[in-house]
Amino acid sequence: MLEKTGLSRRGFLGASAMTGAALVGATALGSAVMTRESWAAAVEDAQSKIHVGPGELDDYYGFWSGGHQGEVRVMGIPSMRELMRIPVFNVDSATGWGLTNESQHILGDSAKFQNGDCHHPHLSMKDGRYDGKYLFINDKANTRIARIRLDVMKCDKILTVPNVQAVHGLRLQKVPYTKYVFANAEFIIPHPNDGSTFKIDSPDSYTMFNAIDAEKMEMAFQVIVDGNLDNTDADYTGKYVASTCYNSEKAIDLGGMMRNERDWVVVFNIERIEADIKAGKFITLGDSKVPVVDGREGSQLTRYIPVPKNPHGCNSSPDGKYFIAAGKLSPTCSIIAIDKLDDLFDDKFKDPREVIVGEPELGLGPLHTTFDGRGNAYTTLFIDSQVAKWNIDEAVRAYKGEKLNYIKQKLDVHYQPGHNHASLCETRDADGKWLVVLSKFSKDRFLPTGPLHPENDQLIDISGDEMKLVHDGPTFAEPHDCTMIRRDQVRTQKIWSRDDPFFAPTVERAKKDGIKLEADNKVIRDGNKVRVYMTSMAPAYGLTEFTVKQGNEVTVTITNIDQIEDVSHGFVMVNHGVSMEISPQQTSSITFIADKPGVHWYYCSWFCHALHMEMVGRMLVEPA
Ligand code: K7E
Ligand code: CUA
Ligand code: CA
Repeated sequence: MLEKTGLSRRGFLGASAMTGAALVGATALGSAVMTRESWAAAVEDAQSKIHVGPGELDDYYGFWSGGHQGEVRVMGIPSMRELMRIPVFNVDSATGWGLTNESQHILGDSAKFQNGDCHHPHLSMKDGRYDGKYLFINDKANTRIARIRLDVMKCDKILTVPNVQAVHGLRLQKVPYTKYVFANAEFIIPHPNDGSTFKIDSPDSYTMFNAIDAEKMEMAFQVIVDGNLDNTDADYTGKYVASTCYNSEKAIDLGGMMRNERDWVVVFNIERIEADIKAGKFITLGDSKVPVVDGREGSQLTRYIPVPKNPHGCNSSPDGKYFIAAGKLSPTCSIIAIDKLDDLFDDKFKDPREVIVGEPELGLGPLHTTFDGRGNAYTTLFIDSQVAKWNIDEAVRAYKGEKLNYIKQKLDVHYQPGHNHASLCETRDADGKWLVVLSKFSKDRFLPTGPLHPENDQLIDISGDEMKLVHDGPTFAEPHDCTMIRRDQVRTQKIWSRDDPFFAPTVERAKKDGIKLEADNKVIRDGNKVRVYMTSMAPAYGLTEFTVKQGNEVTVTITNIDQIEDVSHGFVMVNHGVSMEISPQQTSSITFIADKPGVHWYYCSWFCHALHMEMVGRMLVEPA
């Protein structure tokens, strides 16, 4: 945009009285030549739209994937302020996630992994609307799915999906409620994958579509597919889920994966799958008890719809009418009519492509599509570095032969966008206010930070006829995707409730030791194991010292008996790799080996009081 105006960005900013370099992308679109004055007006307009004043609250929560950093980030929209980070697949020094017994209990078998790669955060629903209960997110790196409770904004369940490698696409059942989390395993592997063969092009090599019981966070079923699986979305009837496949070739290299002009969208018939499982028509694999059904070509459980070429994003429109698959290596999107899927499954069509009712040509590298609830779709164009706004109904009519221009606008974004997401776009409440575009490259839009650049999350106002870029926001690796929910749709707790399941296993342990967590400050010796129980209340721990023997396995359990909102304490044992958060009314515990004799100080790490520095104690370790 700036290039077109003939003004350099820095020249413009330098010459103007405006501050706030974050607004450098601000643009009033449409005018080919802008004066310095009209630029200033556009920037002012943009700034007024996103300005959330000191003490004021945002309208939406945004939940951002932390990509291969492994966490979830909570943002305020439209300010784009980062509100909180929720550690999930990473280890977090501030809260002790991955270090505490409570988090290790939730991580289960996978606590041994200290990395993750999350892509797709999605919020639980009832009848196609957010119910404010949970956020689910995938871990591609270690094939996991996590659930976050929105009331406390902590991860409460993690499940490793068996028999597959790399969960990528993840979406939730929208209707009648989020009974299932649907998860695509991306990579094709031999079954059994025990080294007896390394070939992945045989019928014994495949990947699977996975359904997880959202409430129990247990596997519900797996479906064997042809090719591989990329992204997915569910419809608004509760019956169908669609997934893109880019490796229909079952190839092992780039050239091979691009051989076919068309790959496909595979549609899963959830009713039929459930019926087969109920009737006992399934197999199991290896040690796993998960019901597995065969959904390969010829199965009554799936249908394969050929689409061009290495398709990527898969999004259902909020009017419930369409699945839209983005072409990636084709400049098109394929529009699949959901109301034709019953007939497709009843074999009423000669050619499965009869369910395709539109194939708009949008530009180079279409990746993901989102919606404003007013009949328009917004598709990211990775190679063109643009977002294309197009009218779905007009694209469908054009496919039938009508002459019309379904493309409403193309807006430059900076640069190479992956996902985009409009406010409430995956629900019936799509409100067409804000569009977030997650751009992979920021190039020169921020102060340089060495070879590794931040990404650029841009906020676009889509409330009017034209998209207007209003904010650049640098982010760390790599928010593939995000989701937004109105602030009134989320109810958070201000302090923990003492009977919260988050620390229930620790409460159980204390009960066995005869400890009253809210009052007792005691050391329990159990052979080589020492359990130290104490309270914390600003600015003091219940114990200012405790004694153990060198080599003891020490578990420190602390209960924060402060009742006051925002008074979180911490516990750090110096030189022992021990750190944790204890928020008001929370119990946290951590286990470590006291391997060095001598005096070892512990201190409070979350600023809680004027005498926070003095909130300390000592572990005295007697030589063995
Ligand atoms: Cu396109 Cu993993 Cu959703 Cu990245 S995926 S962009
Ligand atoms: Cu307690 Cu700082
Ligand atoms: Ca392909």
